[in-house]
Amino acid sequence: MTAITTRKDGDVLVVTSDNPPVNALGVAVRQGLAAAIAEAAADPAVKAVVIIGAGRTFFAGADITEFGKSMQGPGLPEVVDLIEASTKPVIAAIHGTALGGGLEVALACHYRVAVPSAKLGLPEVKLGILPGAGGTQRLPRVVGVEAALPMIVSGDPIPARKAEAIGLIDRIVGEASLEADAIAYAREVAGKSAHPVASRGEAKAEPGMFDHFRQQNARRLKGFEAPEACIQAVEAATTLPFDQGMAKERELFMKLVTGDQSKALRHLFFAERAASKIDGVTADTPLIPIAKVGILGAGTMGGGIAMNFLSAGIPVTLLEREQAPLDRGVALIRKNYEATAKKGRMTAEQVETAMALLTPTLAFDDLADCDLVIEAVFELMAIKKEVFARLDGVVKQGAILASNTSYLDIDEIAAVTQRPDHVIGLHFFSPANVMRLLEIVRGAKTSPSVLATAMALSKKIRKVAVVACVCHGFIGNRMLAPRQQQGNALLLEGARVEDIDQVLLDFGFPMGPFQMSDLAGLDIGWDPNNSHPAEKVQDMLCEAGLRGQKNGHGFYDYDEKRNRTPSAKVEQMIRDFAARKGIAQRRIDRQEILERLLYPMVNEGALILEEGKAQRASDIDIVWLNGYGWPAWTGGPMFWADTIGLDVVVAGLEKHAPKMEGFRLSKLLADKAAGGGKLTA
Ligand code: 3H9
Repeated sequence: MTAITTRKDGDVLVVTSDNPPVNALGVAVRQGLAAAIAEAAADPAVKAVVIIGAGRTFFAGADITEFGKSMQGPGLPEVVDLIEASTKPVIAAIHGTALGGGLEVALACHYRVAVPSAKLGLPEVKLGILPGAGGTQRLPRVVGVEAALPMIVSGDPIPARKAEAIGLIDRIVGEASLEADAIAYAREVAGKSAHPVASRGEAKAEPGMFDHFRQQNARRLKGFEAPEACIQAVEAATTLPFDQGMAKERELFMKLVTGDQSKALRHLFFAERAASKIDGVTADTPLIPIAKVGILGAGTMGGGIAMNFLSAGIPVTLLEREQAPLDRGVALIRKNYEATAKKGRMTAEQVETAMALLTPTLAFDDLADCDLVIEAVFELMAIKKEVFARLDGVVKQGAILASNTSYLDIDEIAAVTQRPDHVIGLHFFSPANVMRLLEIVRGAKTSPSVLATAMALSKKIRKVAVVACVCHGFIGNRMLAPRQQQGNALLLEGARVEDIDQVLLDFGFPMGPFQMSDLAGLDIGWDPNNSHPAEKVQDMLCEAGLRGQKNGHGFYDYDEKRNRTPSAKVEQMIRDFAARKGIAQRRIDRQEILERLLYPMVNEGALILEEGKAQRASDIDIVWLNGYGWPAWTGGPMFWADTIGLDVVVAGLEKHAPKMEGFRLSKLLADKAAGGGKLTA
């Protein structure tokens, strides 16, 4: 089948692109579009051209799978120029999404009509590149710099109505009559003596506008290369003639598209999509309808989990043991929603709609008719078992029982029920209403239907889900453990708290390991009744009354605004602690800190892979990116290791191994390094 077909509707040539699933502008589409424009030019009976997408969308952009390969002609910039140069007016008829190269095609058209549900955007920046087919030069000329700049730099699409308001869309047409309305519009404009040509417009900017924009967005854009290139390209549209602006765009595009950041971000684009594919679960696996969710535990975690479902319009029954914590939990949910409403991201009605879906209860039996019950009770195996045995007796057959455990063995929990095939781990990350990650933990007996249902549900509540198998800490926390262990070891060997944190901040994490400990609270897992001398620095700090941010003193001292300053007292305490343990202190450079914090994580990831606890290396990247703030522009721990070279990682691990207690090199990692392979290939 050819991607592009043409047909004549009277004097209008209708050019239809049919390249499922998203009408990406691959070589066949580009060739077809060029041929269609030539066909229109050659046929005197044709007075106007309509370009429209078949299936679910207009063009969703360039074909990302072609990047990094040798591109077959014609290139998109050429095709776009051909469209714009057509003497017969070309009308883009937009439904679904006009994204990236898709919007660039539309911008080259003389007119644009769209259905109300359409979305338009230039998301290239999210792939570490910039619009490379004239988007940075045409969009500011069509809608003005003020509207174009945030669209190009954020990459977020806008709805059709907004596009109409800023002049990007000429007319909103009927949701169900796009083609007919576009043809009618084409006839309306065909007789005009001149048609708008985007490249001939002018883009004007107030002095200082670009610097102001840079300053305003500095924090959000930190670490990424593409946003700055986007700004420079739009700036060029305001200072250079179109052709020179295009040359600037091309130069910036080529530099980005061949760079490491863009490779990493493209990897993540495909990684996110791959993550939803589950081994042994086919697309036709029947889903279990989830009309009502039960949640055990109305604490911060349970409440946060509940909000996901309420926001998605799914009723929640929230169970606590006593009235006071139940009331507190409900009040916290409301407070969180109201805070969101205050920021303008929710209306007062939406808050009430969500709250109306919540049924707080003290009666265990109220969970009976739930289709899915998630427990978020105390993290202790004995308690989990007791809860699951009870749930199994109360909750209707066929319903899914899920644990939010972050470490424990799902199989052991499932074994106390009569329905181990309907037991699963759903590990949310705190704050659960905000963090995008969901680890779906697959037990040995979890059924394909239950897995497929959990995955489908994760999309409904707008999470990025990754499947992990049973092991201590699953993917995320299991990899966190060696990092924390090395952080502590480095402290005792002489590295300072703030130096260790700074290395990870500079790498691109939002927070260093000790800032994270202070935020979480140093007393997590600390036993105040333990009479033995503290084994770990953190326990020693707890014994001295330091609890982290919550009491103003932890690894750092905090002021009322939670600004941290290094603590000389803690530094001395750590020195004394090391002396008591007979550990000699030395100067440790930044490179060693980086290697000892991050290489063991790569190794743990490789162990997880070789043990089959994760389905693919890219899933591990998705976990660390969405759950722990690993910087996106490096592609995640596995892709980063591939980028710097697995041989380099292994050599580093071998060098540091004598200092890393209990270290075991992954065979998979060693083999791949020796064979010149990659973890993510
Ligand atoms: C660009 O345009 C550069 C130009 O400026 C310059 C060039 C010179 N290419 O997301 P889904 C696949 S850069 C290839 O699950 P949804 C995707 O991998 C591009 N493949 O569907 C998946 O495959 P599979 C700028 C693509 O309904 C399948 O399609 N454009 C592309 O949830 C379904 O995708 C973008 O960045 C592509 N461009 O969401 C837009 N797009 O089934 C990227 C998708 O094998 N795309 N696939 O896993 C999207 O944002 C979403 O796919 C979209 C649909 C919103 C369109």
